[in-house]
Amino acid sequence: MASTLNLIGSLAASSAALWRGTMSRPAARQPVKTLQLYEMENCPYCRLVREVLTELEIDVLIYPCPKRGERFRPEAIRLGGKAQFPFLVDPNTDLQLYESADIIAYLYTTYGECKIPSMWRLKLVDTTSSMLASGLRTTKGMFARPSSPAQKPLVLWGFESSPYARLVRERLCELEVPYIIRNIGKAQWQDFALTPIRNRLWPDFEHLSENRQALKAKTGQVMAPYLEDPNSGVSMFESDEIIDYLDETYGRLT
Ligand SMILES: N[C@@H](CCC(=O)N[C@@H](CS)C(=O)NCC(=O)O)C(=O)O
Repeated sequence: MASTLNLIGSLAASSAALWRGTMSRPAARQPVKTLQLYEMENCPYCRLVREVLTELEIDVLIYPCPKRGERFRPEAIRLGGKAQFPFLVDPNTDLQLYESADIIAYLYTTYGECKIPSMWRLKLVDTTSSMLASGLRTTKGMFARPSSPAQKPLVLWGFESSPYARLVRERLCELEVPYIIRNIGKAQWQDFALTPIRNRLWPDFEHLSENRQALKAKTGQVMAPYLEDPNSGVSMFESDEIIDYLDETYGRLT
């Protein structure tokens, strides 16, 4: 029951955020080295940046910096000088950037190699809707909980507006577990079909998105979220099971 309500809340948050971060159109140029984002899951400004990363199908290494977090917050402050999130580090250009609007402009011009789409110029609409989405998630994905460190970053296949993937990201943030997002936003109308239906109707369906192709080659299907933990060799679909796994593996009782 609690998890159903949580999912409905997550669905409401995606609707409040106007389902940005659903569609993907690969960036003209993909970063050679993975971008790094210091952020908080439920920060409205961080959400806007993650939405753009889905839209450009750019993978990103997330360093969760929840409030009261002690694992990556000090590193973000050491690198950038202040505790403000989102904070982007691009090892390809040696650039470090605060301010969501500047980060979004940077991503579009550097990797999209295009002007910022007009929807991203409606800053009041974007920010207000993202704040509403954050409000609907209350304190989820906001505060650190006791945890053990992960030696290597986990890998999460998903896309920003996925209500299921959000539940997993919230827990990863609270546990301060670093992870790489492999963005699998939707690129074709068939991508909107539920996975079992798509598998049945079009078993040989070829995804346009490279990340979707890679996930299908790996698992035989495309569904979000899919978690891989290189520390244990465990990998799994299903948000409920992933969250249980994260709690058991990285959660620490006080
Ligand atoms: N104008 C900035 C605002 C960023 C901002 O206010 N972020 C908040 C989180 S939503 C923050 O960093 N708070 C400091 C903290 O949580 O310690 C942007 O668009 O990036």
